[in-house]
Amino acid sequence: MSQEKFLEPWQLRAAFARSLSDMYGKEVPAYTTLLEVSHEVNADFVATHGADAERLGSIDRVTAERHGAIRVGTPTEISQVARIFGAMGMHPVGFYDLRDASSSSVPVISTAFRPIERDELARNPFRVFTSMLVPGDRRFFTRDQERRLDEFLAARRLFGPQLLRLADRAEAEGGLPAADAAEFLRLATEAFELSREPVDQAWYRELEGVSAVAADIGGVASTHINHLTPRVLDIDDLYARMTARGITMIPAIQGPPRWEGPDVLLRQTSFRALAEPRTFRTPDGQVIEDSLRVRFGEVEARGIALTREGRAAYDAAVAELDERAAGAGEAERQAIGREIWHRTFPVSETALADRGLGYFTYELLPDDGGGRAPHVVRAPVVYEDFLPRSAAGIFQSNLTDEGAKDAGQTGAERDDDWMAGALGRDLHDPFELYARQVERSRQATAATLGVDPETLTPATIPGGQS
Ligand code: OOG
Ligand code: NI
Repeated sequence: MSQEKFLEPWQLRAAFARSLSDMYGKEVPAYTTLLEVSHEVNADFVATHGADAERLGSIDRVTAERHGAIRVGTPTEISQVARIFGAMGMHPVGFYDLRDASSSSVPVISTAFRPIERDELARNPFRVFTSMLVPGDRRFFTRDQERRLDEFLAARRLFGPQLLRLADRAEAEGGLPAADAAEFLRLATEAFELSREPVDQAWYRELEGVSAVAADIGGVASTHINHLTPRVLDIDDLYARMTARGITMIPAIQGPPRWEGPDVLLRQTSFRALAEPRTFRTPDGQVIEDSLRVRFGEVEARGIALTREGRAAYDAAVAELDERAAGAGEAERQAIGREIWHRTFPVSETALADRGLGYFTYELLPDDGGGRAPHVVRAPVVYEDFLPRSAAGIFQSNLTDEGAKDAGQTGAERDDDWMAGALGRDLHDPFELYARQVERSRQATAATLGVDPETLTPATIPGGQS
């Protein structure tokens, strides 16, 4: 009897990322254009930069790399999302409070589901930024709106029993046989398709008055993928090429400015949300065709993960930039940003490592054939997470309306412990994950050399500007 093929979590994850990408390309054709341009940018970057282009991930990884964004309404829903992603080896990492990170009305808290082990990330790093509505936050919703939202959300079902059963089985058994895997992937992809069901117009518009994000979550009876984001090796080049193709991009690239030194964290940009046809049920019972602008295309460039010290320096730099560039145009903002960056971050990777601002693993380079003995080098760790300020900027620049937020009210307390409780799982701290990766590389390299890990002193960073 032939053994049926068995798919491990990473294979389910890679297949799910492909399947979502195919589905989203059919639903949002401009996303396909974005993928084409991303591939061009990456191919050209590799052609001009050679092996250096792969310092933050192999070209195979980067070409397949995507992040998605989804939005749900309740702790029950996010705990189900956690089970579905758990089946694919994706775990909740980090807590993001978007309610304060934005001047617009964005009443959500978020986490990201992603692989957490180094070899799993290398196999396929697919990650999904997942936001949850906070109906109990009085800055946004009245008591009566909260009650009606709770009622509406409690009555809907985003994920069916068969999907959840297969998810639990995959997580418990470390994967699924091919036929079950195919069924799991079909149901999981379907759960994130845009629904054709008519939307209750009065309810949707009422929520939209509070927040377009609230309407997108709590105004419809299903969920959908909000965007899928390919990774590029040169985001400024991508921005220019998309603009040249006549696609309207948001005014700025979010995150660190373009500069001469090492890329850190994450730079992102997007094209504006597109009008998509949706049907509505009007208060007098008619079903009409209209459109909604909710979904968009985003692209990102990833840099080196920063330590807590590096991150504090980044946050201070961003705060200074905001203050000094208030009211300035984009070109001036970029210039001020570069000036602040030169004061905040070193222009070499070696200095970034030496000053303890970035995470670098310890690697053993074999004898190079040129007479140099095997030696220890440091390799930059790529940033695998998100940035609350950039996320807020992405949300904000794609809202049709600012919405209404009453800053005079006190917000509902939400923190990482609360999120972990809603998820029913551990919530990982991104800094601890990066630090663990560095420590493991140090132990492994020291063990290979038969020396005390404390005595490892890497001299150079190959390919890094020193
Ligand atoms: C999520 C926005 C945040 C990112 O890349 O920072 C995000 C959303 O629009 O639901 O995706
Ligand atoms: Ni995104």
